Amino acid sequence: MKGSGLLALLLCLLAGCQKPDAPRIWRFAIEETRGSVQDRYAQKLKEIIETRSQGRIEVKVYPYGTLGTSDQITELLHNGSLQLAMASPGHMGKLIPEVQVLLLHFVLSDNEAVNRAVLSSPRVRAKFDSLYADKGFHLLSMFSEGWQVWTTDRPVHRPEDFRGMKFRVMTSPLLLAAYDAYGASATPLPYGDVYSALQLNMIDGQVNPVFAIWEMSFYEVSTHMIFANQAPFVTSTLCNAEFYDSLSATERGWLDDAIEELHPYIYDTQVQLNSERLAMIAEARPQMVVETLDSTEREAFRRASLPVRDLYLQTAGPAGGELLQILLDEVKQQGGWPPTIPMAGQPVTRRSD
Ligand code: 6CS
Repeated sequence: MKGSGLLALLLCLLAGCQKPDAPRIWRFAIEETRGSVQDRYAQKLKEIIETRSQGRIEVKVYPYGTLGTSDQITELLHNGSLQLAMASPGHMGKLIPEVQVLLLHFVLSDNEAVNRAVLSSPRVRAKFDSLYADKGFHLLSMFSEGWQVWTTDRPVHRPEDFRGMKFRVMTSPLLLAAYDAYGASATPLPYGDVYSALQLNMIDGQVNPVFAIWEMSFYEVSTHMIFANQAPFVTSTLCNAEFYDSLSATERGWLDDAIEELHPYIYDTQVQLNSERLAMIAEARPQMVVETLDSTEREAFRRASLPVRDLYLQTAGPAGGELLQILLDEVKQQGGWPPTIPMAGQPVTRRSD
C-alpha cells in the first residue's frame, strides 16, 4: 500500500534521529481512539514497561487515525516499522483466513466468563500462536472487548429483519457472509468511515461493542441497539516476530510479565467501560431503543448463521476446521453450551415493550 509505505519511511527516519543515550522506542499502534479499550491496554503496557526498564524503553502509542487504517497498521507491523500493534481478526481475514473463526456467530458462548477461559486455554492459544507465527507475528494476547452490538435504523428481532439492510462490517471477507446469511447487504468499510456513512444513509446499520458506539458517536446516527450476544469483539495484541526474537531475556521478561498482568486488568476495564457507556448513551439519546434478543430469537439467528461455518471451512481449510472444532469443544467443556443468561450490564428487558 502506498500510504503505509510513506508512513514506514517516516517512522524509519524518526528512528534514525534518536540520540545515542535516548531511550529505545517501542512503537505500538492501536486500532481505536484515545480512551478506548485498546488505548487503556496500550497505556497500561506503556506504564509497566517504562517503569520496569527505568526509562530505558519508551513505548509510543499511536491511536487510530495517526497511522492509517487497521490493514495499514498490520502492514507496518509486518515490515518492522512498528514493534507492537493491535490486530483484530475482523480485519485479518485476508491475511490469515483461519482467525476468522472468531467472527463466526454463536461459536463462542453467550457467557463472557466462559469465553475468557476459552480464549486463554492452552489448546486454543497454541493454534493461534502458530497461525500468527507463520506470518511473521508473535501473538502476545487475545481478549474480548465486549459484545458485538448491532446499531440499526429499525427493529431487529428475526434474521428476516436484516433483509435489504445495508450493513457495515470490518474488512475480513467472512463478515460479509455472516450478515448476507441474514439477508443483509453487507459492506466492508474502515472504522473511520462508519459515522459519515451512517449519517449519509449510505449504510443502515453497523456492529461494534458499546464503548465504541459511544466514542465513535454511532449512537447519534442510529435509532436501535440490539444485543444478540452472537459474538464478542475479540482482538489480538501482536508484535513483530523479529523484534520479539531480538529482545534480551530481561526485556522479554518485562514484556511477557506485563502481558500477563494486563489480562485481568483489560477484562475488568472493558466490562466497566461498556457498562458506563451504555448508561451514557441512554442519557444522551433517551429515544434510543435498546433491546436484548430472547433465547427463541437468538436460536433463529443461530440456525441462519450455520451455513457460514461451511464457507469458513472452505476458505480456512483443514487448519481452520481443526480450530473450529477445538473452540466448540472448549466452549462445551467450560460449560458455555447451551446458552445461559445475558452478561452483567446488559439490558434484560426490552425498552420498546
Ligand atoms: O469496527 C472496527 O473497525 C473497529 N472496532 C473496534 C471496536 N476496534 C477496532 C476495529 O477496527
